Amino acid sequence: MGILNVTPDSFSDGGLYRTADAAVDHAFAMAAAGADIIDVGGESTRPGARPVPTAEEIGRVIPVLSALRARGLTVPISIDTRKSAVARAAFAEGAAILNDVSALTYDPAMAEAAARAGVAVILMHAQGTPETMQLAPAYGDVVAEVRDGLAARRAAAIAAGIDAARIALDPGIGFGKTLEHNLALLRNLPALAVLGAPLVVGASRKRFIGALGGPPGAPLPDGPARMPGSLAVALHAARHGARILRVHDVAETVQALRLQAALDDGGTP
Ligand code: YH5
Repeated sequence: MGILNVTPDSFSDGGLYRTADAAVDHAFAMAAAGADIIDVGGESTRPGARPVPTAEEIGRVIPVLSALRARGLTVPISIDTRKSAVARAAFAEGAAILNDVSALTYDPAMAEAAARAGVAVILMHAQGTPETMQLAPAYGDVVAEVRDGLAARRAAAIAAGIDAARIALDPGIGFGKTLEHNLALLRNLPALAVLGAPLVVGASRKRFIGALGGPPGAPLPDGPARMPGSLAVALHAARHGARILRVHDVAETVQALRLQAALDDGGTP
């Protein structure tokens, strides 16, 4: 899954037409590099990020979805949003997957919107909201609590009419987790796979990679400097059961996965 950020801070320029145009080019480049899903998001959910008004989020993502369709992108699109109005507009523009970092808890109308549209759904675990989640993340047993939290959200989604076979689960790396929590989850992915749903892992370029990838006390800066560490985590996650990897660097990740597969069994990932 290739990440397509359509937030103003992800482009230095800002003009709407140029932003949409650059985003469309980037989506095609990721598809050509081997992405099986393009994840389009217009709301930054980084730690400390402020909520984006619904109309603004729609104004960011819909022109991009519309242009992707007009230019004939064939890989499925997921919409990364917590808001049902954004999701509905995205489904109408052809998005086939809902990626909700709140696991349908932020907007009470979201579950029904997804059920009615018949889309696949990614339910991600988070402790707290993006604004406050990194202030003091705390768990007794992080792996058990994330597993049970995901099981509960999966049951709620099924109760709302979402097809059980179309639900994927995600431990939410960095969403209300310390570095140690992130490592515990990544070391115990098989404990999360017992839920029977495909697992999604999104670790690409996140803070813990910067913290661990540089010398002690000198974290790597945000951005492409974190690509090599992100590849290491992607290979680990794939080897331990992740079915979908949400990444910035699609070509590099696909290449690394191909080598891992060849070394393992001569197959292709
Ligand atoms: C995810 O894990 N993450 S948005 C901070 C960074 C770098 C990247 C400090 N949406 C996930 O990508 N959806 C996001 O550097 C997601 N799983 C799913 N399913 C945060 C993000 C990021 C944050």
